[in-house]
Amino acid sequence: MKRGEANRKILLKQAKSALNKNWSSLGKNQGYTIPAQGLYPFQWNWDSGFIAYGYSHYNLPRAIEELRSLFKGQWSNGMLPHIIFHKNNKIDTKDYSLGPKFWDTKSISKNASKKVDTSAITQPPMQALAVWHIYKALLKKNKKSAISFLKEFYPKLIKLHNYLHTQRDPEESGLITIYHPWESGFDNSPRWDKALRRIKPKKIPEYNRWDLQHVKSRSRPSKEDYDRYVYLALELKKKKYDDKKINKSHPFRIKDKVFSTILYLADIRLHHISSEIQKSTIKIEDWTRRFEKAFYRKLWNNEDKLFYDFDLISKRQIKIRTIGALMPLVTGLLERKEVNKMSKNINTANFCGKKICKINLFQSVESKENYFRHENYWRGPVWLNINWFLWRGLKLYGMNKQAKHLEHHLLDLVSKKGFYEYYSPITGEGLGAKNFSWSASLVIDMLNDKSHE
Ligand code: 2M8
Repeated sequence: MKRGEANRKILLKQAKSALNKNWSSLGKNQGYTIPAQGLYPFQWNWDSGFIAYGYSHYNLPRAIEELRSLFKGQWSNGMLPHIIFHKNNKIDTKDYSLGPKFWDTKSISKNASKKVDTSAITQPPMQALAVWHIYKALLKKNKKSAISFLKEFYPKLIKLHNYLHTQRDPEESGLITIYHPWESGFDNSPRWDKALRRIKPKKIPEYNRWDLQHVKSRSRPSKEDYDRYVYLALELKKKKYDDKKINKSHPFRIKDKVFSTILYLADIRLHHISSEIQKSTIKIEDWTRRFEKAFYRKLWNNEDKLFYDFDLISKRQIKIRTIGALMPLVTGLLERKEVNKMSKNINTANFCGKKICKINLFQSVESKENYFRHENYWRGPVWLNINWFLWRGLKLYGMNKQAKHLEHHLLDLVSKKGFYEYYSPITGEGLGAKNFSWSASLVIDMLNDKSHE
């Protein structure tokens, strides 16, 4: 066996063991995967989509169970919450902030899940991608059970996508509105700074910074940001989590390019799923057409050759240079000549600028920006889920050399440092939570990619 191959085998074993450690059993083969011990003790929405990708390569029943557990939290209007507070004896929900008591969903909204406590906001919809990925793996084993798996998840997915395309896009623009930075998954990204600074929070009840018991404050959102997170959650609660009211007057409403891009990718998978089980695809075609028309017109910035979010309140693009600005690349909708225009930006060294970066991966924010902080969460560090997406995007455009480069550096980083939540691009140090599920899971997916040779 060649040395490279042996190293890949060792890494695969380590990644599986890291992921398995985060399994949280609910008995009788039921359970879910926490993002990490301590800091994130429940089930998170988009994390579980990434996590299901990893399991699908070695434990299909668990990949399916991960999604089943997540959908237990789905609301009757289709909304899939960003956190599912499963009842697990080992964790005391009253310690976590903002926990189930704060959201109080069952008494506030008739739509809330009756089965389990949840938050009242959502996250980027990775589920149809995961379902389609699992289906392809099941198909290699048994066509009948693969189809019945699709039939089980189709109604849940269609309900979720329908919610997003109606309640989160009442204008039928093809782009999705988020109500809270937590919905983006890029929590304290500078993408949200301007919109957040507009908000002057009044009367916030005392809340506990649970996160600071686990991670150094310089790697987490500031108090200024957190006050606004709590304030925005309270505003949503005041409106009884009612989308109609929220869409009229909530102080944070942004068309999120990453969320919308992921929904587009998910719609494409939902279209495949529907065709496979002979369901109508008309509505889905309408949804994908809307995005195809809108994303370039509304989000592309020709001067900077990047995609930006759109603030519905200031009615302006949010011109902030982050990794999210490259995300629409993964749709494959851009023509080659447009990708060429972006090529200066699709370059890890360019993102790093003059600073000497230890790692050659896409960092969340360009170093030259004054809002760049190399150790602070979504304000500079390298995140593996976004690099995984861009790795797929590069391959889609036949940019194999760049994709290989990215893969090589990503695998090298985790071999040396382990599966951290994020990494400083300057020092290479692993930061945030240790043994982080989606980092392990997406490495498993990368290592199983047949095109690596
Ligand atoms: C982070 O977000 C949570 C709140 O949802 C937090 O900071 O407490 C984000 O990185 C988010 O994208 C992720 O889903 C979550 C769990 O890994 O952690």
